[in-house]
Amino acid sequence: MDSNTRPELYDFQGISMTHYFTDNWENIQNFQARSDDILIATYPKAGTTWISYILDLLYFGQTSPERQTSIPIYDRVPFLEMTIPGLTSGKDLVDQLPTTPRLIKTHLPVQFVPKSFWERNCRVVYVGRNAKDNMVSFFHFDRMNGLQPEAGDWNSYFQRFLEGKLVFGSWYDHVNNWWKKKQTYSKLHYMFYEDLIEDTGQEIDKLCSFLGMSPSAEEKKNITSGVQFDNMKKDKMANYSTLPVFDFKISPFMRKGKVGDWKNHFTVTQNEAFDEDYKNKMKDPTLQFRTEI
Ligand code: PPS
Repeated sequence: MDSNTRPELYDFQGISMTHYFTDNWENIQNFQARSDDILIATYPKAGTTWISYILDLLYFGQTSPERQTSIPIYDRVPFLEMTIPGLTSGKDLVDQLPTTPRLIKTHLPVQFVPKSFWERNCRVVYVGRNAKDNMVSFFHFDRMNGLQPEAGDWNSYFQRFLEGKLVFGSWYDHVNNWWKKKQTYSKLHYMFYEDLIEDTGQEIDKLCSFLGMSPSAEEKKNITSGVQFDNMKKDKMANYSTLPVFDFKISPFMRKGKVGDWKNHFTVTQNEAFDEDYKNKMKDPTLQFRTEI
């Protein structure tokens, strides 16, 4: 996509956003959740697609296996706030979903989530990923995604991440505010990308107990192996290769799927500056991320 068409980042109620996520604001805020909806919430690039795929398999893998081979993940699990001219909005896609439950993706900071999700006491699955890898993944995504502001060079990206000047705002505020929400809202399951990498099966077990599901051992085994990175990377319905705004020649959507790739990007000086800044921003000792496993 021509770089001239890239959207500008702007301040929206204190959060950096682009118009693609705020154009339909009133409709999004008035979105009517159903009590059995499941909201998948993440800061961008924290493992949204992975957990979406897991949830889709858990709910529909047995009853409608054809979904997996015929409907791209972004249609099975619509992105609520996405509003691209000429395309059905995420909100309308959700409204048209024929499934029960409806699986709904959002990157919104917790304070922007439509209030009906809380009023109906919906289940929410949040996935957090350590800031260093999250930053690297977001950088490569912004390089290849024509719907995002220009990534610029790595040094300036690094700086903007620390300042929260990326779409959906500050990673630090996002993970912290969602973590705080968990203290008062019991139907929020907070997961970590690193745990999913380390032991996918165990994380699926915990997820199932949160959802009140008890799949057979065989089903769980199939899901666990089906959602491994190499399988999802080659699966056209999961790897976003069907979306023309992504330029896979620059970087694929399923890029590396690892913990610790930040070591290939951060300079020693950047790492020191990052760690110092991190200590000041991440004061809650109960919220711990792992940058290596
Ligand atoms: S988005 O655009 O916000 O919805 O992106 P999101 O899906 O949250 O994040 C994409 C990163 O998740 C990695 N990914 C996985 N890692 C391990 N295993 C599996 N199955 C998997 N599926 C997606 C994907 O590769 C992106 O991370 P990076 O580090 O860029 O590879």
